[in-house]
Amino acid sequence: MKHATHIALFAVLFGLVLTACHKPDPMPREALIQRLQDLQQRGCMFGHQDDPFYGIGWAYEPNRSDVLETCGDYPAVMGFELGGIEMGDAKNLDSVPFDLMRREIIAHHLRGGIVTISWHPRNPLTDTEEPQEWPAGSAWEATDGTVAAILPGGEKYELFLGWLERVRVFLLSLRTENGEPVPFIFRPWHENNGAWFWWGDTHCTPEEYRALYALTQDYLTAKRSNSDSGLTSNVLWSYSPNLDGNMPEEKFLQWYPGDERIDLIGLDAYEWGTEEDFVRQTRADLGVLCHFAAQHHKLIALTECGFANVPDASWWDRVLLPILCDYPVSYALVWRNAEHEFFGPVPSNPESVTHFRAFHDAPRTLFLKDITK
Ligand code: BMA
Repeated sequence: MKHATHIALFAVLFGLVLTACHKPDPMPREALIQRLQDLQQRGCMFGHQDDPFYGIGWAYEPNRSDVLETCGDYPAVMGFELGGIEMGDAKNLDSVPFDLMRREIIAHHLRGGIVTISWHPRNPLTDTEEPQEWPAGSAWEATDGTVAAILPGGEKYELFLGWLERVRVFLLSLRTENGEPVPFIFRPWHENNGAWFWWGDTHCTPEEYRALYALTQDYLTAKRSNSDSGLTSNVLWSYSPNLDGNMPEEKFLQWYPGDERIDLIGLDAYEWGTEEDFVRQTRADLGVLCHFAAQHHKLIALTECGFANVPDASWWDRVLLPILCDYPVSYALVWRNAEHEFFGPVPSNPESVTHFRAFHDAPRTLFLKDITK
């Protein structure tokens, strides 16, 4: 009897130890936030939009990447774009097939990289579903009243829910072979302090904008059944206004969707004018946003940045790098290497290679190998 009691006691204790050792993994969302916070202590990740799809002089060749061919490593962060998914199109607005995009998103996740997703949807008020001449019907047809029209009670509300449903179905399909959801950063309704998109701040009120963000988030994260974890467990939400140069915190707060909705604060900062303006404005805005992010316990990133066609290759190590060294940015993502306009390095251009390698070799910048070792 005594012996049996000992065995039972031992079994209970053993069970307790096993349970303690087998804590379930944190959900991918929490794990990604923690990983981004840890990596931010080590450096600033480099990101590139559409990196595995095309580059300077090539398109849709497996395993190619201009960044890889320039510096011997993949970007730590890859950006992908959903524009067109809302129409049920097979390819996005930049010609990338969604099936291929899904494969590359999963591949980048499996190689240890970070994924971020943007969306330039068409204009739900002016789109005709027939071919239209740009910018008609596009994200860039910046009409007043479009946001109001897709909110509850608006004439395009039902249509817009259909668009969100297509986005939801695609995002839900981002799973590994084992069925594990790929964690990613989603940044809808970006650059809203500019006038060029229909969701820009000259085309809607702050209340309408915040309602649009909330509608999008609530729709995408709603559970449809008990067995459906929806998109609650793997999506990080970013709010990324455009470079302003004079972004008072009060103005930022007017449009900010709220601490409970946002994980990462981004800034989209391009050098379209002089270098001096770019540096001054980027530093000014990062100063304000980093302060806000620290107080609100949010991550911060340059969610888009770049200098179109990088006319002076020393921009990488002389202009961008010092900015990244001075602010706690999680990552800086440059836009795509498109045929008509590129923002990343050019492997066939010796100047670009020299300066981009210096940028890559700097202790502050992190590429894929740096974040996976
Ligand atoms: C813009 C440009 C467009 C592109 C869009 C979405 O900045 O690169 O050519 O269609 O982003 O990727």
